[in-house]
Amino acid sequence: MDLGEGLRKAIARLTGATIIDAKTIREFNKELQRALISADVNVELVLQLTKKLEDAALKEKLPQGVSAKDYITNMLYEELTRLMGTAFAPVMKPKRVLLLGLYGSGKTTTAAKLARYYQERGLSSALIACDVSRPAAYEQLETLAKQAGVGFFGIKDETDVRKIIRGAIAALKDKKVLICDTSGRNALDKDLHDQLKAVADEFKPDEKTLVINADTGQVAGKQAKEFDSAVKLTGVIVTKLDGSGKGGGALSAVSAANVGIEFIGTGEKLNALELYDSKKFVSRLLGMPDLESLVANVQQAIKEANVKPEEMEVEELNYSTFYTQLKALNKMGPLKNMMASMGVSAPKEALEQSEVKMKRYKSIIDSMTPQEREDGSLLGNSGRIKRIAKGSGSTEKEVREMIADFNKMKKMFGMMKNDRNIRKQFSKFMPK
Ligand SMILES: Nc1nc2c(ncn2[C@@H]2O[C@H](COP(=O)(O)OP(=O)(O)O)[C@@H](O)[C@H]2O)c(=O)[nH]1
Ligand SMILES: [Mg+2]
Repeated sequence: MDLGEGLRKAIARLTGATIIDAKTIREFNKELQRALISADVNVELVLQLTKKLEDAALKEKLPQGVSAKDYITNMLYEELTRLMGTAFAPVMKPKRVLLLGLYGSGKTTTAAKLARYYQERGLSSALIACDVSRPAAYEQLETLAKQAGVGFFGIKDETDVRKIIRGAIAALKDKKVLICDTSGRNALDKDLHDQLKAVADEFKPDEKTLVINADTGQVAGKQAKEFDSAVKLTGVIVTKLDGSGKGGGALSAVSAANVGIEFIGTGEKLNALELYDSKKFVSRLLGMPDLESLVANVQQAIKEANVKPEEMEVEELNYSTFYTQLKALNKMGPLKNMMASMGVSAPKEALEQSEVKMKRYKSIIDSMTPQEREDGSLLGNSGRIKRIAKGSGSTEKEVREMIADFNKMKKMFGMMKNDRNIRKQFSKFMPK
């Protein structure tokens, strides 16, 4: 069972709990400890965390209208976020990056991912082949550089790393970001240590980034510390978080070692690289929707749909406001997720209208009288439906279909209007 699954299982235990008593929180904590420890998170940290949760949960009164589950989930989210470190923002300027790490940690793959990352954001990049130990390291990096569409420099069969670096710097003058791949070992020994020193001395990197495989779990922290004392790291990239149940252990250990996590690798493909953000990571583990990105997406969509906030907050849904609403809702793919996160199941019909249908609805509404637009109940009359169908060049069936959609949406609006909690959440989504 992976960490996320374990955490969600623990949280699920709280479903339906209306109060947090000692028994509830202890059972929850037991499940939580099991999940975190089996994900290799440091036992000491786990105990601290669960103690904190228990103290807070028993001391503080559950705020009105908040379920025990939401309350504890939120607290757990805050604590885990703290445990997992901060978010990272890369320097987007010309620079030299040196990648270090043990065998199989994912250095070479990550070098190509990084080069692609920077180049896609306007900084032309190139890879330098300085792994002089592993057979075929040169070819592997060259192939990856081609795949990523970035520059490449290496000297086949050359073992003098200084010579390679000098050649690279001369040959790659037009590239803004230079990323140097290096040799690995099973452990950081003297030989590797000396070689890395030589590379660093010649290359003069702005960033020295350690690549660690998430499978190493708790050992990740020790590795980070060792490399840090050898070469003074500027950051860490944790790879293989896609497959590892020990991701939580690796991340918390690296954070505890006080070496910032910059990116995470989430797959073998070159686009499987994500900026590290503990909030995002923890939200995902807990199965909470990524609210921040959701809010940003929805705000953007509302802006694009050109809907004024007051239009979104109509008191009463009628046919004058229906079309704007529908149009706005349609442009908001993410809205569906947002609704789901607020516990409203939005009618699919209201959110997934085709272009054709939207045009038809517009002409149907245009064919209504002002009174009909204000008071939808007038459309209960089949004579009116017939007239509107004729006026808008649609069939009566199509008019009725629209009325049905309208009614579904009205129901959804009623639900939102009557639920203060939902309304409060909804207001977060309005562009400022
Ligand atoms: N699933 C997964 N595989 C990865 C990731 N990063 C690297 N790998 C794989 O791990 C293996 C070793 O990677 P490599 O870059 O050669 O490691 P190096 O020895 O440190 O240079 C390769 O098969 C990669 O495809 C990752 O984030 N997720
Ligand atoms: Mg390699």
